[in-house]
Amino acid sequence: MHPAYILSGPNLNLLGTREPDVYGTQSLADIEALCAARLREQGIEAITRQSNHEGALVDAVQEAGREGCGIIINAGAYSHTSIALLDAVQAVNVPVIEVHLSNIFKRDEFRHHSYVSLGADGVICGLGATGYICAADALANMLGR
Ligand code: CA2
Repeated sequence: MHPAYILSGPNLNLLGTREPDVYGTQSLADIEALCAARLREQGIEAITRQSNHEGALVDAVQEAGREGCGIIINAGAYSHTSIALLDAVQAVNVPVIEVHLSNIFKRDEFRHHSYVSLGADGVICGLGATGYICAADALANMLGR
Protein backbone atom coordinates (compact mmCIF):
# COMPACT_ATOMS: atom_id res chain seq x y z
CA MET A 1 0.00 0.00 0.00
CA HIS A 2 1.30 3.44 -0.93
CA PRO A 3 1.38 6.05 1.88
CA ALA A 4 -1.43 8.49 2.62
CA TYR A 5 -0.56 12.16 2.36
CA ILE A 6 -1.59 14.61 5.09
CA LEU A 7 -1.41 18.06 3.48
CA SER A 8 -1.64 21.37 5.32
CA GLY A 9 -1.94 24.84 3.89
CA PRO A 10 -0.93 28.36 4.86
CA ASN A 11 -0.45 29.39 8.48
CA LEU A 12 -1.26 25.94 9.84
CA ASN A 13 2.39 25.79 10.91
CA LEU A 14 1.32 28.34 13.56
CA LEU A 15 -1.12 25.98 15.26
CA GLY A 16 -0.73 25.87 19.00
CA THR A 17 0.99 29.25 19.17
CA ARG A 18 -2.04 31.58 18.75
CA GLU A 19 -5.85 31.61 18.55
CA PRO A 20 -6.30 28.51 20.76
CA ASP A 21 -10.01 29.35 21.13
CA VAL A 22 -10.49 28.82 17.38
CA TYR A 23 -7.89 26.17 16.50
CA GLY A 24 -7.06 24.44 19.79
CA THR A 25 -3.77 24.12 21.63
CA GLN A 26 -2.14 21.30 19.72
CA SER A 27 0.66 21.97 17.26
CA LEU A 28 0.49 20.82 13.66
CA ALA A 29 3.10 18.17 14.49
CA ASP A 30 0.84 16.89 17.31
CA ILE A 31 -2.16 16.65 14.97
CA GLU A 32 -0.15 15.03 12.18
CA ALA A 33 1.21 12.48 14.68
CA LEU A 34 -2.33 11.64 15.90
CA CYS A 35 -3.58 11.20 12.36
CA ALA A 36 -0.52 9.21 11.24
CA ALA A 37 -0.83 6.90 14.26
CA ARG A 38 -4.49 6.23 13.45
CA LEU A 39 -3.60 5.45 9.84
CA ARG A 40 -0.73 3.19 10.95
CA GLU A 41 -3.13 1.18 13.16
CA GLN A 42 -4.92 0.41 9.90
CA GLY A 43 -1.77 -0.52 8.02
CA ILE A 44 -1.30 2.80 6.22
CA GLU A 45 1.88 4.87 6.53
CA ALA A 46 1.65 8.66 6.28
CA ILE A 47 3.66 11.41 4.63
CA THR A 48 3.07 14.93 5.94
CA ARG A 49 3.56 18.20 4.08
CA GLN A 50 2.81 21.80 5.03
CA SER A 51 3.30 24.81 2.82
CA ASN A 52 2.39 28.47 2.84
CA HIS A 53 2.62 28.51 -0.96
CA GLU A 54 -0.22 27.61 -3.30
CA GLY A 55 1.98 26.11 -6.04
CA ALA A 56 3.85 23.93 -3.54
CA LEU A 57 0.49 22.55 -2.37
CA VAL A 58 -0.50 21.85 -5.98
CA ASP A 59 2.82 19.99 -6.37
CA ALA A 60 2.13 18.01 -3.19
CA VAL A 61 -1.37 17.03 -4.38
CA GLN A 62 0.09 15.88 -7.70
CA GLU A 63 2.81 13.90 -5.90
CA ALA A 64 0.17 12.28 -3.68
CA GLY A 65 -1.80 11.36 -6.81
CA ARG A 66 1.28 9.65 -8.31
CA GLU A 67 2.80 8.10 -5.19
CA GLY A 68 0.10 7.96 -2.53
CA CYS A 69 -3.03 5.96 -1.75
CA GLY A 70 -5.12 8.91 -0.55
CA ILE A 71 -5.09 12.50 0.67
CA ILE A 72 -6.20 14.21 3.87
CA ILE A 73 -6.04 17.92 3.15
CA ASN A 74 -6.60 21.08 5.14
CA ALA A 75 -5.78 23.72 2.56
CA GLY A 76 -6.36 26.54 5.07
CA ALA A 77 -7.43 29.82 3.46
CA TYR A 78 -6.58 28.48 -0.02
CA SER A 79 -9.65 26.25 0.37
CA HIS A 80 -11.75 29.38 -0.15
CA THR A 81 -9.76 30.87 -3.02
CA SER A 82 -7.82 28.33 -5.03
CA ILE A 83 -9.20 26.97 -8.29
CA ALA A 84 -5.66 25.64 -8.95
CA LEU A 85 -5.91 23.40 -5.89
CA LEU A 86 -9.38 22.27 -6.93
CA ASP A 87 -8.05 21.37 -10.38
CA ALA A 88 -5.19 19.42 -8.75
CA VAL A 89 -7.56 17.56 -6.42
CA GLN A 90 -9.92 16.75 -9.31
CA ALA A 91 -6.99 15.39 -11.34
CA VAL A 92 -5.95 12.72 -8.81
CA ASN A 93 -7.29 9.20 -8.80
CA VAL A 94 -7.08 8.60 -5.04
CA PRO A 95 -9.65 9.40 -2.33
CA VAL A 96 -9.50 12.93 -0.93
CA ILE A 97 -10.82 13.93 2.50
CA GLU A 98 -10.94 17.64 3.28
CA VAL A 99 -10.60 18.65 6.93
CA HIS A 100 -11.03 21.95 8.73
CA LEU A 101 -10.36 22.29 12.44
CA SER A 102 -12.97 25.00 12.89
CA ASN A 103 -16.60 24.96 11.78
CA ILE A 104 -16.18 27.13 8.69
CA PHE A 105 -19.99 27.58 8.47
CA LYS A 106 -20.09 29.27 11.87
CA ARG A 107 -17.48 31.81 10.82
CA ASP A 108 -17.14 34.65 8.29
CA GLU A 109 -19.28 34.22 5.18
CA PHE A 110 -16.20 34.05 2.93
CA ARG A 111 -15.20 30.83 4.69
CA HIS A 112 -18.50 29.11 3.91
CA HIS A 113 -17.42 28.15 0.41
CA SER A 114 -14.52 25.81 -0.30
CA TYR A 115 -13.29 25.13 -3.83
CA VAL A 116 -11.49 22.04 -2.50
CA SER A 117 -14.85 20.60 -1.36
CA LEU A 118 -15.96 20.44 -5.01
CA GLY A 119 -13.25 17.83 -5.59
CA ALA A 120 -13.20 16.09 -2.21
CA ASP A 121 -14.86 12.75 -1.54
CA GLY A 122 -15.65 13.79 2.02
CA VAL A 123 -15.49 16.93 4.16
CA ILE A 124 -15.08 17.19 7.94
CA CYS A 125 -15.14 20.47 9.83
CA GLY A 126 -15.57 21.84 13.31
CA LEU A 127 -14.25 18.81 15.20
CA GLY A 128 -10.75 20.12 15.88
CA ALA A 129 -8.01 17.49 15.95
CA THR A 130 -10.68 14.77 16.25
CA GLY A 131 -11.59 15.57 12.66
CA TYR A 132 -8.22 14.25 11.54
CA ILE A 133 -8.86 10.95 13.33
CA CYS A 134 -12.26 10.73 11.63
CA ALA A 135 -10.55 11.49 8.32
CA ALA A 136 -7.98 8.72 8.90
CA ASP A 137 -10.79 6.24 9.64
CA ALA A 138 -12.81 7.36 6.62
CA LEU A 139 -9.80 7.10 4.32
CA ALA A 140 -8.88 3.63 5.64
CA ASN A 141 -12.49 2.56 5.11
CA MET A 142 -12.49 3.88 1.54
CA LEU A 143 -9.31 1.90 0.92
CA GLY A 144 -10.93 -1.27 2.23
CA ARG A 145 -8.82 -1.52 5.43
O1 CA2 B 1 -10.45 25.60 10.38
C1 CA2 B 1 -9.51 25.36 9.62
O2 CA2 B 1 -8.84 24.32 9.72
C2 CA2 B 1 -9.12 26.37 8.55
O3 CA2 B 1 -8.74 25.65 7.39
C3 CA2 B 1 -7.94 27.14 9.11
C4 CA2 B 1 -7.49 28.29 8.19
C5 CA2 B 1 -8.68 29.17 7.81
O4 CA2 B 1 -8.26 30.14 6.88
C6 CA2 B 1 -9.82 28.36 7.21
O5 CA2 B 1 -10.89 29.23 6.94
C7 CA2 B 1 -10.26 27.29 8.18
C8 CA2 B 1 -6.46 29.18 8.91
C9 CA2 B 1 -5.33 28.45 9.51
C10 CA2 B 1 -4.52 29.45 10.30
O6 CA2 B 1 -4.10 28.81 11.49
C11 CA2 B 1 -3.60 29.60 12.48
C12 CA2 B 1 -3.24 28.94 13.62
C13 CA2 B 1 -2.73 29.65 14.68
C14 CA2 B 1 -2.57 31.01 14.58
C15 CA2 B 1 -2.93 31.67 13.43
C16 CA2 B 1 -3.45 30.96 12.37
